[in-house]
Amino acid sequence: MRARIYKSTGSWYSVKSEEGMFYQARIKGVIKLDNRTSTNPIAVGDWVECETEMDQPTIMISDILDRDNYVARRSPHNKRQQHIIASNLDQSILLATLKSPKTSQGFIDRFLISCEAFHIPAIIVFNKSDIYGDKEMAIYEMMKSMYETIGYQVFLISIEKEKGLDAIKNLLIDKTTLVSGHSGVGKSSFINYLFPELAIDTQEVSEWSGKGMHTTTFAQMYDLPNGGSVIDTPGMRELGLVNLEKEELAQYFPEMREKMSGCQFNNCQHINEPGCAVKAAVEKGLITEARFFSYVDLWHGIETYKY
Ligand SMILES: Nc1nc2c(ncn2[C@@H]2O[C@H](COP(=O)(O)OP(=O)(O)O)[C@@H](O)[C@H]2O)c(=O)[nH]1
Ligand SMILES: [Mg+2]
Ligand SMILES: [Zn+2]
Repeated sequence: MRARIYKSTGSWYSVKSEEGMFYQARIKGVIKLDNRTSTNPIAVGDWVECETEMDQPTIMISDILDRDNYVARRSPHNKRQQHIIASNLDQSILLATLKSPKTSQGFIDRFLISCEAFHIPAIIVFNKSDIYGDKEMAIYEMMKSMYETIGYQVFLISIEKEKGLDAIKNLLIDKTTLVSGHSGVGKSSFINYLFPELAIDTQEVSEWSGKGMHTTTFAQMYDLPNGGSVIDTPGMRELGLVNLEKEELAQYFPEMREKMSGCQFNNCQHINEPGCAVKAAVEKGLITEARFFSYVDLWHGIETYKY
């Protein structure tokens, strides 16, 4: 029987069969784990093959189907291993805010680059429009134009005032969507809006700034009433730039990717090299300076050891 993983707590998995039935499942014996560099063999979103056991209410996972894609972060326990957060995604929504709290452009760019590296289309959704003044609206318009020019969809919503949400609901139909964003942007509020019966706790902005919020929570997938599903990742701040090499970073900036074939050196890193087509495009205003600065920051931050 083929089924999809909806929740994983480490040893138990909540799976949904193709017929739409939910089961509690365990991994059967030792599934081939060779060549695995991840701390978890199975993640939310995985498709698996299951066997029922005679007279048992639970079922056994006997095989994992190949993943179309996945998102991972570096394992906190072992830097050479990754923890797979979710798989088989059609798209990923970044919830961001321009006030209370403010999402930095660096954070947004890291998210976009992770999505590019994991081959997942990214959508940026700015929440809390109800508290934006002229200043925030000007920043929003600037960000919208900057990101739309390089191919990302950008939306403005207020979950509290239920503004702009129909467009987001339409994006979700028949897709598997990962929802992420740092604390306080309204992830829980968004999940509650989509699935009011879950009644997930939302937190006052003043509460989450404190320490002690690092509790491990598990990703979970929920089905939408009109088709499609949403994966919530409570406790996850950002996607990781796992196994990323300095040399490949520019590929994950769509606007740089487009220009870099014009660089004089084919191994150009677009930092100090002569004849760099990327830097020329920045000078001509064809690539936004702010995005180029994000690139330079990230490039310097990538550790060079190999896995
Ligand atoms: N003004 C305003 N506040 C919101 C909006 N959406 C969520 N919030 C508030 O922002 C705070 C953090 O929301 P929460 O959903 O817990 O964020 P999370 O940390 O991303 O899960 C809560 O106090 C919410 O009530 C919105 O659209 N407008
Ligand atoms: Mg929350
Ligand atoms: Zn270059």
